[in-house]
Amino acid sequence: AIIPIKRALLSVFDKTGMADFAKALAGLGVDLVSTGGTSKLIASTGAAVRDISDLTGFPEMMDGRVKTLHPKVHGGLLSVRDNPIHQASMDEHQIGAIDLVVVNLYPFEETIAKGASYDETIENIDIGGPAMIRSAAKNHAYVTVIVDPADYDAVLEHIRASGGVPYELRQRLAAKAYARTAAYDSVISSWFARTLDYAEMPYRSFAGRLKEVMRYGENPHQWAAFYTTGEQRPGVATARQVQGKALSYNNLNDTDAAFELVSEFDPAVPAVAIIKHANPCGFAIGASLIEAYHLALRTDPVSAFGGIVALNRTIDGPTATEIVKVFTEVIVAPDATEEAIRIIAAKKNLRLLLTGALADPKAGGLTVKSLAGGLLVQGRDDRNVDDTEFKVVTKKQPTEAELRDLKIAMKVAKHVKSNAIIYVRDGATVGIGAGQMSRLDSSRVAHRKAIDAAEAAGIEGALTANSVVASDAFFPFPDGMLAAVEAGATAVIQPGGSMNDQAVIDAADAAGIAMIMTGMRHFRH
Ligand code: 93A
Repeated sequence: AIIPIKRALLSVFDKTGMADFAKALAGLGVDLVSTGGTSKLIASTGAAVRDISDLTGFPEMMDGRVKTLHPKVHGGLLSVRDNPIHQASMDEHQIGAIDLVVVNLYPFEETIAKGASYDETIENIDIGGPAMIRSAAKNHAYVTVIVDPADYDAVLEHIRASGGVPYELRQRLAAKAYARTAAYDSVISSWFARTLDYAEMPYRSFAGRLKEVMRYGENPHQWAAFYTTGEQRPGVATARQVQGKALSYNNLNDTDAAFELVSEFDPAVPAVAIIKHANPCGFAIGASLIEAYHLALRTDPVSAFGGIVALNRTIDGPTATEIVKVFTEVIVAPDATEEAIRIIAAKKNLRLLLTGALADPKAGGLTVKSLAGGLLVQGRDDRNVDDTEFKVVTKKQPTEAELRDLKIAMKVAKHVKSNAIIYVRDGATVGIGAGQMSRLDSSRVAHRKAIDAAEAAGIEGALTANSVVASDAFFPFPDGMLAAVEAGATAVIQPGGSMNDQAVIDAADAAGIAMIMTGMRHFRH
């Protein structure tokens, strides 16, 4: 049934669209009641509005902490209209029904984003607003609740047409209202957990805020949505999309993988990663971005088709010109020059995401994975082994050049699905073996691809000749390591820790190569 909207309570922090909306309501004969700032704005439009203190008989007090927390508000929101006992209470205490509540909350998310002090953050926890939203939403059988200015027009149209809002819309708005208060509280609890560094608390409060419902998930028959955690860290969730189609579930997943990888590398040295199916199919540092891009592309030009390109510094025009020559789904970088933006604009569907800065590879946080009936939550892989912890276990020491490449290879391995085997030469990947069930296969897959890539680049043999190799986890047997030697690796980096370490070391010595053990595994599944 349509409940005629006679009285509305308006209390919004974000005043977008409020002046027009309130004026239209007043024009439709709705009695408007409002809090301090909102009421002033409405009055300035010439619409008739009453202050909340008029209704409650109490002034707004304690710096606004107590404005709407009153039985005349909550009784008016919660009463069951056709319940005679509720009606009697309303008569006895002179409580008038409120039919429409329009509230949006103190900007807690924005307050933490700007790095406000503890006290200011606490002051921005809205209490009265969520209370009204929850009261109104519970009583959606009678009351309409709006938490998003985007819903003003639809509600107005209904009131214009019929004097009220249909039940189905009231119900949907109630669901949206609880989604908002739930997300709001979860951001508050995550902030507390982070601020107080309660190690056991983040996983109690990782629920996010709905950012976007996507057209579909990993496959077209799966629904999908994108949530933000409220953490203000540079990356895909907070990036600005300059152009291109909407990002799909897979795009977002791949773009995140790409950007997290390049963020491992100091922007003093240009670095570029190309990602396909969440795995790098090429990575390189270079004297310039354009050089890094060409080297990254050389690793596996076939797989790069339809890939995601991430850069660790402002993308420039010449680099953009090269990237758009290859069919690319997404480009992500901290920033872009005007020229690069212009060049990319010629490819209408290509998405350009600008993050403002690199991600912090040391930032903690959570990774979440689902399994049937549960969730697996863990801390991010936020560490890299310090060079001082490197142990050279072979007779042969790595050269300076090998050492530099070994470090790069291990950082890339950290971002490749296990089993990961990464060959690097002169700052560029020359072979990537990802996601194989056996480490030996990863060594071989990378080698075989390096032969194809060499052929495509017009080079004799395999790209992996005279390379170094990283393994994300220990070699359980010498075979995987020896396959890398056969591919052309002259130095190896791996965590070690296998029962067979000694056999692997002996085999390395026999092959005359250098090997480093780090003691730190980087599984990624
Ligand atoms: O400090 S509060 O938690 N106490 C309240 O009683 C209360 N009532 C509404 N904050 C309260 N509000 C919030 O005030 C609303 O959620 C809204 O965000 C804001 C609107 O204030 P104004 O109309 O003065 O701009």
